This record gives sequence, C-alpha cells and structure tokens, in this order.
Amino acid sequence: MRASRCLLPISGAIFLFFFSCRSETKEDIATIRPNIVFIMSDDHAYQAISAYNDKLIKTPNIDRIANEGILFTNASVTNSICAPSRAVILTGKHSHINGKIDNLSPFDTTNITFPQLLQNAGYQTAMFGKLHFGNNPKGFDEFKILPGQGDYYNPTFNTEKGDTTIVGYVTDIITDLTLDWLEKRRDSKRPFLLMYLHKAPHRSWLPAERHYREFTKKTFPLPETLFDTYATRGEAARTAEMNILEHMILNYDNKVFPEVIEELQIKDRKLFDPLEKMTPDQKTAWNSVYAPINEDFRKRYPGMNDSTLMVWKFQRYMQDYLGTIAAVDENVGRLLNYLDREGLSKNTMVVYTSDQGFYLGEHGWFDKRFMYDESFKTPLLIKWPNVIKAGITEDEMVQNLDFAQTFLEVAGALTPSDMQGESLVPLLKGQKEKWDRDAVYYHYYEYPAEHAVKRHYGIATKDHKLMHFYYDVDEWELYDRKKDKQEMNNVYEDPKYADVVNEMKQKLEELRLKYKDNDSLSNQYIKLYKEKGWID
Ligand code: SGN
Ligand code: CA
Repeated sequence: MRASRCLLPISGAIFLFFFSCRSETKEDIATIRPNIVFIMSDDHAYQAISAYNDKLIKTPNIDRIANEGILFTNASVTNSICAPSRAVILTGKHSHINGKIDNLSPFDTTNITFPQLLQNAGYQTAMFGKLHFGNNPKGFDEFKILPGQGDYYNPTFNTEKGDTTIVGYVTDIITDLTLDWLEKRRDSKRPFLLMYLHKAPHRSWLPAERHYREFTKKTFPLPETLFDTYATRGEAARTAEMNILEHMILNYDNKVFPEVIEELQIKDRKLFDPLEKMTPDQKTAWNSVYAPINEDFRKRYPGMNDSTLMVWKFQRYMQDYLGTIAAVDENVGRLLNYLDREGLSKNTMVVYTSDQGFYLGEHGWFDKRFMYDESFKTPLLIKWPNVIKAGITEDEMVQNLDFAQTFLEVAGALTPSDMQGESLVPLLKGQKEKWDRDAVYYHYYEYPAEHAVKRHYGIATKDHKLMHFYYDVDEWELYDRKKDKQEMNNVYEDPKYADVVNEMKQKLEELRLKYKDNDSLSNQYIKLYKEKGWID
C-alpha cells in the first residue's frame, strides 16, 4: 500500500513549516518522521575510531553505527574549532554568515537553528552535554549543558532551572542524563531530536579510573610525520604553538606533578591543577597510577634529548586522550543498546561525529584549527535502518554545514532558503547521481589567540587543496591530495602546478561568491577583534 501524504501548516512559527503525515506501512516505517539522535564528541580525531583505522584504539560501539549504516571518509568542517563548528551545525550557515567566527564572540541567538525548526514541526527536543556558546540553546524542550568547556570530574551543568553539580565522570553522567530523559520524559506519541554531546576527548584528557588504569600501560605507534620540520610550508605552520615537544605542557597535559617539574628545574611550564575538581578518593585513585609514572619520568628526564622527550610526551598524550575515548565508546554502546531494547532503533537515525578533527602527533602537533586534513576532516558515521544500506562507505565531500538541511528533510520540515549546505539524504539513500558538489570551502578566524594558528581560508576538491593565510602574512599553499596524502609538500610555487593554481583560485572565487564571503567581510571581523581589544 502506498503511503498517503498530507501537508499541515503550523501556525505561529517564524517561517512556514510543514510536516508530512503518512499512514504507516511496514516498509515505510523508517521514513515516517524518524527520531534523530545526534552524537557529537569534542575533538575526536577520525584516526581514533576503528571504523576508520584500528591502529590506535578499538571503538566497537561507535563502529556499530558504520557497520549498520554509512561511513563518510571525506567529511570536513568549515572552521575547525569548537563553538563555531556547533554554530554551523545548528544554523546550516558558514561562520561569516551566522557570526560565530571563533570561541570568543557570543553566539547570536537571533539565528534560526534547525532544532527550533524541528520543535516547531512537532519534534520533542533535548540536549545533554557540551555546547560551549556561553548562552543557552533555543529550541529545546529540555537541556542540561556544561558551562563553557565543562569538567571531566564532578561536572556542573546549566539547566533551565539553575545549575546542578553531579559527582562522577562526565561521559558517564552525560549518558545517564540522556537515558534518564529517554526513559522518563520522552513523549512516545512524538518523534524526537536528541543531541547527546560529549566533552571528551577534549584537552586536558582526564580518563575515568577504569580506563587510565588500562591505557597508561599501553604504547602506541608513532605517526610518520611526528618530526615534520614544515620545510615546504609557509610561516603559519612554523609559528603555530601546538607542537607536542615545544607547546604541550608537561604538568597540565602530561600529568607531571608540580613538585617533579620544580625538582627537575623545568622552565616555562605554567603550573595548572587539572585535578582540582576531584574528590579526595578520586585524587587518591589517580595518584596511585600517576605517581609511579612521575617517579619513572623523574629518573629518565635527565637522560632525555628532544627526540626522546617528544616520544615520551606523545605516548603520555595518547594514553590519556585515547583513555577518554574508551569511555565515549562504552557510553555510545549504552545508548545504542537502549534504543535497541526499547524498539526505537528501527525508526531512529543515529549520527556520530566530532566538532572537528584533531592532530594525534601528525606534523608534530596536538590541537586543530588548520585546514590540513587531520583537523579539517571529521569523523561521520550514520545509521538509519531500512533507508541506509548497512556497511557502506562514501567518499563524497560532505560537511558539518549539511546537517541542518539533512535533518529538516528527514523530518519532512521545510528548509529556509538561506541555509548554505546540502541535504545528505540522497547519499544516505545511495542516490549518488543526485549529488554534484565538487569543492568545499573553509575559513578559520581565531588569531591572534591560543595556539597561534593564523587566519586562513581555502578550498578543497578531491584532488587538491588551496589555502590562503592572511592578516599578518599573505601566503598561499597548495597540496596534491592524491599524490601527497600526508600533505608534506606545498607545491604552490611548483611550475608544474601553475594551471592547477589558476583553476583552484578561480573555483575559490566562485565558492566565495556562492557563500557570500569576501575580503571586506574578513576585514570587518578583524575590526571587531580590534574593537573588543583582543588585538592592537
Ligand atoms: C582550550 C584549550 C585549547 C583549545 C581550546 C579550544 N586549552 O582553550 O588547547 O584549543 O580550548 O578548544 S586549555 O588549556 O584550556 O585546555 S575547543 O574544542 O573548545 O575549540
Ligand atoms: Ca572541539
């Protein structure tokens, strides 16, 4: 039997909204106003998901989403930093249009977001975890969000009813809150949008006790580009402050105790206490594992050179970073099991992604921000039974810009015409012929600022990537993405690539026109920084 379809206007909405009502058939069940579960972690590199590559960690629960659905191998962000990425996701607009260009400026809440549209279209909506906007999200029936970056241990949450602090480990608690909402406050008569947003694996990488006990015993393969000298790149890569050897803080990042740092007379290390929120019991447990590591470091440090110290810091970094991911994976499993148990999975689209990628020692770095692949690309796995064929891989260039329109289409709601992405639904349905994007646009702004990554914008096609660094430099870089997967050779000045440079520059201008970005807008954002006193 064919489903009948009706369109109902919802009054009182800012735009006109429509949703489709269908008489259900068994075959159609998955396409009738499905639930949407959007899982996003903070700084989760695709290199640390075994569906992409299992050399660092096994993530069987996250992998389940790809095994039962689709794995995107060429998903990227438009601006590789936390709050701007979230603003792009919620608004379906580039940073220069939605105004949230960096982590510093406030999110303009007059922007229309897709959760508001879904709420208006009859969805029940809830958000748990990290948002990082500095203001509360609009369009949610319920939210419990971490203030700013939030804490790993005993975190405080902002809610509509005030703040609440919960003892325990943040990844477990965000999941408890999510499951509690599903169990007790979900309206079974309505579809829902659930945004389940982890703090992990964000710096300063504090794993749960069950995981640091295990992960501090492991060693990990070194990335081939750990000792990159940035020989062919411009000034931006050389002056960035995210090198593991030079900029990772022994105390804060690598958990070397302040007294050990003082005893070893290590200079230039700001002393933080990443454990300050822990209870005495949590600190005792932590010290029982990290004190022997400190003792070992105290003995070995005098004999270390730059390269052995780099490797030691890399290993410590990976142990803690990946330890926090183990908890994310377990908790994703708890949520997927709940959906299965309650019979919700068959009509629920589950998305797993990160707010951006991250460097796990590639090019010697941690952190993100650059348009180079490890931070430009982001993991993306989606399952939606009966619509997405299980176990497929897709290499089309999709972006976080596309989520809003995807979810609106999935929900049968109308998309505002000024959103700038493309719905991923054709790719989810295997209708590749309906997808014709051949390039994506990127623009990063937060400079001068922490990690000192210069302002840049650029374009990526499947074959090449062209980047322009500006503000206090005027430098271009070009990479051959097919021949040089690790982006080690900037070929911008290579005469063999002169035609490619011209073509890419032309395409870049076309994209900037399409997305309404230009130098005068960039200058306005610089002026804004000056007015705020963030730069001279
Ligand atoms: C903090 C971190 C930085 C990180 C930014 C932005 N420093 O400031 O390393 O780049 O967050 O991250 S820390 O000393 O506070 O840990 S983002 O994911 O929120 O954009
Ligand atoms: Ca982030």
